[in-house]
Amino acid sequence: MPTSGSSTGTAVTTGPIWGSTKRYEPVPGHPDIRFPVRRVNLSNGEHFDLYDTSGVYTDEREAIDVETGLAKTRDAWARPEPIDGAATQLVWARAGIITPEMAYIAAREGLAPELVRDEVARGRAVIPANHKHPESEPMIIGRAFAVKINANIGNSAVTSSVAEEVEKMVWAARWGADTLMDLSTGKDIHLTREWILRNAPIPVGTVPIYQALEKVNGDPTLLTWEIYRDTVIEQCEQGVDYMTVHAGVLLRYVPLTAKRVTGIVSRGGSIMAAWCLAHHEESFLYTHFVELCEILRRYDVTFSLGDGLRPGSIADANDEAQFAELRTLGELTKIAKSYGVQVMIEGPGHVPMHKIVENVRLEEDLCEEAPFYTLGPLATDIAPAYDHITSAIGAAMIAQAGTAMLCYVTPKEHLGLPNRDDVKVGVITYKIAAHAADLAKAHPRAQERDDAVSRARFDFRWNDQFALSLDPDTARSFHDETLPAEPAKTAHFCSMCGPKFCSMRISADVRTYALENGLTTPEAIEAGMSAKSAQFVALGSSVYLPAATL
Ligand code: IRN
Ligand code: FE2
Repeated sequence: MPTSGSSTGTAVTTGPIWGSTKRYEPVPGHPDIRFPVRRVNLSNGEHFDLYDTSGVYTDEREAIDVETGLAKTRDAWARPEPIDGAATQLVWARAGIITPEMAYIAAREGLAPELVRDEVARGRAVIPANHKHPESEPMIIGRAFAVKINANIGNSAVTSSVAEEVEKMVWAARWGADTLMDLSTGKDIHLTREWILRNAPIPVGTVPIYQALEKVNGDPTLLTWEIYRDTVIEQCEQGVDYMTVHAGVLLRYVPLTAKRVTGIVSRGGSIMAAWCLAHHEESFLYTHFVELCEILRRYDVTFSLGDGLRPGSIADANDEAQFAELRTLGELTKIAKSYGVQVMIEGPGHVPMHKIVENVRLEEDLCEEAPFYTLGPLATDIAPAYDHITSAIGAAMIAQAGTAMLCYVTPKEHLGLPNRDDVKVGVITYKIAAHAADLAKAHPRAQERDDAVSRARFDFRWNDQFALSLDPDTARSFHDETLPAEPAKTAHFCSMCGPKFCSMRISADVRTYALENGLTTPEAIEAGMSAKSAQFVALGSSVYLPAATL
């Protein structure tokens, strides 16, 4: 229920997610630190705790004043001293220190703090947590952990207001976005980002070259290292947790895209390619990379090394332009890590299924297993308006192969700016892809949730099934479309098969029959099945019966 959150009437969505209550559990070894979970209290007396990204917005409270911002919780946490000029989770992990952020993440993921520290120390995981974003609830991106999803929002010159962007952030986090990227390009970029950051319980990423381009009125040839650097510092100071830097788009790679079907589709990539060609000089992002490292490590801002030459079509997948850039990203990864800066690597784009795994293997080899963060990829180009689905197919596959974070794609991809509903559909779709990969990778906690949903389904505990699901509101409303009455919430059937042909009910009957008749289950199934068969034939062997007979 949207509520008015401030005197200016800024509305953000608040209130619990249907069927669950928010709790804050203690982090072992840190009596003053608590991490969030959403508890589903089941009708059979059990409960199930879900990983939660939604922030205080899903607490039991009326309204949140977005002008005040969230509590600056992490400011009170002990922060180790910098090491050789770097104040990052990476250098602390290497020094054997388990920071409060690492302990928090371990509790949140149900894993050992030492595993968190070790994966960060090896550069196989990153914790995007700028010191200047103390409102964020720490999370980790890495192949040993649950697969994460990122939601992109951002106004463009033509649409959206600041308040709408804050609402989209809250909304994306509510449905499970682990991180958010603010890709605003219109006016009020600084202000929009300030509002988002001060209210964001999740890490926030940006692409600083977009704002730098605004500062030169949209003419990429007028960009300079100094303008870019000052933009990066401005954003570090505001609290941005990770930044996309397209430093792998080198001058000599640009001609490699000439024969492509879709050329350069990355916004940042095309800006840098235009600059390189106009000046006939190497990219300033590449030539000043060390200076960037020296800035980012003071704040603990994580690099997200951009894929400016990612394929934008099935035809261009895995081509030389793409992989040449990836090799350069590998070189930059080593430099960043030597300065103590955390790094992840952005990946494609559009890739057919049989070419997906190669992307992950190459990234691992070239980039020392730095977390891979991919945009889908779309497994086919033929379905505009359904690209959340075309891309979720690729996303599930690439995540199973080891990708650590998936950048969502909404139904509006290639067509327009996503609205609130598109954001939700994108987030839920990507939660499905990420969770399917967690199951395939045997993440310790993943299957517990499936089992809980399946048991609720088999027991006809409808409300439990809704509450445990990714989108209780939609599941419930679909069910209620045909069976809205309250007794239907415990009924042993739904309107899909009707009471007589519900397979779940028949199976349950078979079990009861076996128990009552002292039969083992296979015998009971046979006996039960022949009884059903007789009943089926007696009803005229018709699966679809008139309502009166049900
Ligand atoms: C993720 C992986 N590859 C690209 N992305 C996201 O795309 C990136 O994190 C950012 O949100 C957006 C950047 O787009 P351009 O500037 O590369 O088009
Ligand atoms: Fe695309």
